[in-house]
Amino acid sequence: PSEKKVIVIFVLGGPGSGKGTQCAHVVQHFGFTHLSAGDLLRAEINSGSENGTMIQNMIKEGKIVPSEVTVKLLQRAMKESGNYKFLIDGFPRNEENRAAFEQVTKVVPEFVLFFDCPEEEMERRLLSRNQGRVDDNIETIRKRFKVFAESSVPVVEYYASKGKVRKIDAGKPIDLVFEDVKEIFSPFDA
Ligand code: UP5
Ligand code: MG
Repeated sequence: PSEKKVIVIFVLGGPGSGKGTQCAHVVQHFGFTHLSAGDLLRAEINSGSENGTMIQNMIKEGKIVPSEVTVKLLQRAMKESGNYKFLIDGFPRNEENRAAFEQVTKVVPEFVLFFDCPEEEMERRLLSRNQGRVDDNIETIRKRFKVFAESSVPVVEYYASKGKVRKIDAGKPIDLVFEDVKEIFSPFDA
């Protein structure tokens, strides 16, 4: 329904902190559309897009794909969904991403859901995921951790300074994490 105000929640957290897992639960309970920027980029690689090789190489190195590529994919997915409530998972990963999304879409997030998880736990989860991701090897995982600390944490801090971060202890079992997530989404009960 085009007259409804677009609601965007950014879901951030380190590699393996459980963003995708928890978003799947929020979708079931609260009627949001889940858009994982990483999933959209992987779909773009598989579609044989002209950017595919560049994206693949960046993901393998744990680097952040240029905003113009990612924002375009997100914007298209938002339009195609027909929904107005979005969980945007794994984006924005740096200041450039943040500014580009705001400028192109004119949307500011309701809040940022931040999954806080110890690195040792994230590493354990990623190494046992076994879904064939080109970035789930110890060398790339270390690079992803470094990029997260250097580029993505400052984005979380930016939103924290605006009072927009809802921080979750993501080191617990999945169902316990979701109990905390559920509480944060209770205003959206629909
Ligand atoms: N698991 C989940 N929760 C658990 C729990 N509470 N207890 C125990 N196990 C738990 O979970 C990871 C694994 O842990 C799963 O096996 C799960 O069952 C288990 P998941 O929910 O998949 O975690 P998530 O945080 O989504 O981890 P993911 O690996 O997807 O995070 P990343 O942020 O690293 O990956 P993403 O796909 O977002 O990005 C990949 C790459 O794409 C980036 O490194 C970058 O190169 C590129 N990218 C961009 O350039 N720009 C973007 O905007 C986005 C991505
Ligand atoms: Mg994910």
